[in-house]
Amino acid sequence: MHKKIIFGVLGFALLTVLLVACTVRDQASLPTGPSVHMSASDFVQKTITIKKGQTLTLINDASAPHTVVNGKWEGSKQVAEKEAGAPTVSLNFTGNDRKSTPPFNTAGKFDIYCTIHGGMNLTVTVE
Ligand SMILES: [Cu+2]
Repeated sequence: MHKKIIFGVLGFALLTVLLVACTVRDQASLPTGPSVHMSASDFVQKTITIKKGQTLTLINDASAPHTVVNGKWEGSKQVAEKEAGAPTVSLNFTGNDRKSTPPFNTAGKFDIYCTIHGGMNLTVTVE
């Protein structure tokens, strides 16, 4: 009789641990910070303001690839510059995927762009 109760308690404890583990994993897979969506050839918005220390998640809603790095398009010319205090951004998207930049730890304006699509610029303002 007592054994049954002990097994019951142990089983309940095990279930609780499994449930908690699953919950933690679900939370980790959700983007918690700011994000910007990308279409087949552009960012859906050209600017975003985030807080110091935050990362930026880029969400590729298209099947198209994107290569996002520091810098910007100036007309038809790529200017691969990294501002002082900018995190190094180098993200390759293959289609319908999402990736996050390293944290932006310095206040200011930072440009990132896609090397594949002309004019695909995003300005990140960190405050
Ligand atoms: Cu692109």
